[in-house]
Amino acid sequence: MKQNTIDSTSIIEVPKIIDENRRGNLSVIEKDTLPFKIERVYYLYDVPSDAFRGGHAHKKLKQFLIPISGSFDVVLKDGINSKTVTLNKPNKGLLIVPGIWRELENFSSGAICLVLASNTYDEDDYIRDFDSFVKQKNSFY
Ligand code: T46
Repeated sequence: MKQNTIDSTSIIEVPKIIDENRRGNLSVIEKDTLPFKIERVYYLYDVPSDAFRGGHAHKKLKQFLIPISGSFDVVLKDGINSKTVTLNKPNKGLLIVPGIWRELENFSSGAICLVLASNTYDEDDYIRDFDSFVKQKNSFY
């Protein structure tokens, strides 16, 4: 059984195609870009700068967060350590594995967080209480 820590999360760079005729950039996520099959896509937008999203962990879900526009911070916790990752490049996303608490904050004006997820929505996969998260941490894998 694997015990994920904040070091199990990682930044994945999405290939960027820079147009030779100055038409801007194109980034593409294909089936081998991420270490999971994408089963769901959702996005967060119009988030006020003083608002918090997340505030939970997932038991089995893997997710890839991409700042399609603007920037925001992701605070990651594994029950022992924590770190903050700033996402501000549309071709650099954050892979969050199961068993990691996440909080999203400091959204810039117009920021959009695109999320690619390994499974469909399931409220039973969430741990929304931090104390329960720390207690249950040993059963995650
Ligand atoms: C995560 C962060 C980054 C659905 O009906 N379907 C969905 O696919 C999702 C994601 C949410 N919902 C419903 C459940 C709640 O009634 O939308 C409402 C807001 O969800 P939540 O409070 O979980 O939203 P966030 O932004 O705090 O968290 C979401 C994801 O739930 C979560 O997995 O990691 O974005």
